Amino acid sequence: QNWSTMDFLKKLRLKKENPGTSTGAEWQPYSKKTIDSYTPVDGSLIGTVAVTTEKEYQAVVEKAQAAFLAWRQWPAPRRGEIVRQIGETLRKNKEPLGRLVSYEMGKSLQEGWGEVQEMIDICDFAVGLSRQLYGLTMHSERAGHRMYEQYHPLGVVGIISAFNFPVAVWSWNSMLAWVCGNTCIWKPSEKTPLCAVACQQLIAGVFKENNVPEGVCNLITGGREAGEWLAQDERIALVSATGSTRMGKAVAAAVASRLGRSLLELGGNNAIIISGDADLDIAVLGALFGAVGTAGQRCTTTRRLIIHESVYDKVKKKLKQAYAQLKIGDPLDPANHVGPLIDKAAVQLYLNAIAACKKEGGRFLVEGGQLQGNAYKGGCYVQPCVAEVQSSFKIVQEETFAPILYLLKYKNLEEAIRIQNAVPQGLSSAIMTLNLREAEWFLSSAGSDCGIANVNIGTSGAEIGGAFGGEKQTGGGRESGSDAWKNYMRRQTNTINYSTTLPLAQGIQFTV
Ligand code: UN1
Repeated sequence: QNWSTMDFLKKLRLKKENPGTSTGAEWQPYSKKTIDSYTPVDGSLIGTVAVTTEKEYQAVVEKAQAAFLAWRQWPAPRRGEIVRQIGETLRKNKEPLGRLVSYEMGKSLQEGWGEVQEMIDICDFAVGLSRQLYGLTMHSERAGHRMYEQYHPLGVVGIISAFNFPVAVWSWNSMLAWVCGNTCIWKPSEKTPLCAVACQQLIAGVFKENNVPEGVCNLITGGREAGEWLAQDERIALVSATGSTRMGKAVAAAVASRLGRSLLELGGNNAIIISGDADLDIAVLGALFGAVGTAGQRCTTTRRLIIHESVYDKVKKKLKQAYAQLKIGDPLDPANHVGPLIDKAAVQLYLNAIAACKKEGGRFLVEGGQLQGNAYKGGCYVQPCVAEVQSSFKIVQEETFAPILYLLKYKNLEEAIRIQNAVPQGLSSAIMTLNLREAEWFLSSAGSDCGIANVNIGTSGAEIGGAFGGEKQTGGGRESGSDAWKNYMRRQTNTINYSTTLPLAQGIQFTV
């Protein structure tokens, strides 16, 4: 593609060289140190983004702190009105922004638009929430006393986001954090900086038009170092981080050592159990989308199928047919189902995993490999593959961010659930069954140990209305819907004495 013909970049006011540090409407000038953003679509350079310097970072945090003092006093519904307008801006720009997500990250165009739709949905959710930041009231044990709890904003929230959902996961965090009264500093993945610059430019106008102070909505760009600044900085009340378990452990340790708060959304190793009582058409469709959608680069991607022995061969046959029909190629072409991996390093990890799987005894039902040729310029396209494995294989315990699906066989549900839970990660899980007993067992306390457990739906594509996140090495955090907003607020318990005496709690007597 030729840069000058790519209208969506112009519509998003992106240039070949872009500043990368902003406190809202104000941007730091373009500096020498830059990140190059290459599209995995064909390997070409889309543009560059200036890296935030430490000095600029310090200035951003100071602005964010100062802005918090004003922003926290805005009534929450008024903050919600700002988020409503952000939602409107995103609606108007869904076409070019979704296209950019697809072009810079490599997911299919439909998924790029779907991701922007998720942003719009969370805006709507946050607007409603801005009038529902409820606390409880309690009955005091003392006469003439009232007790209640209320939620206050935390302060400055740092958001570290991953390349695979370059805009949606930031929006889950920031829209909630804003209606709750916090100011945000976003550190996007260095693999998708243009998506972040585009979002910041789109929404900064809304803040400005509404006279919101500079520093409520901040952007910093850079690699690991910028993430470390946030994690180590006492002034950052909450660090919300999405990415690998390795990254999350480093962030968690740094934040914990200063007794800050962290919200972690890390790796998954998600399985679908396909029961002997499953609707196999639904099961295979759910498995296929879960395994190859976003080229296997969702944290909710289906990585394991645990199949009852009675339907194992049938499922194998259906999968083989389904994989044979997959169209791999340019994600901007709506005819394609699967785009490229994010970069060549990811291709290498995919190839390593296949080799490791073979070495451990895995048998490939659908062979993998890097795709070559004119339609696969840039070297990031791979063949989604399927292997028959044992749960004990080391590689099956790991999350490989690529479209590799492992098949496992089971005899009874207890065994299936044991296999499903026998990995270090605990994000998403599903059972395909029409049998009520099996479904309820899977959802019970003796069932799936994941943060998400579905029946007759695959592991990916969670709606924004539920709390999103998982257990064990997934990090334990919950974002997005339900009461995840409480992560962005501090709880205060208040007791008010309106009597004429001071009765002490627990009946204690004291005289002065
Ligand atoms: C992620 O991969 O980090 O459930 C988020 C899903 C999407 C979000 C995935 N709604 O697949």
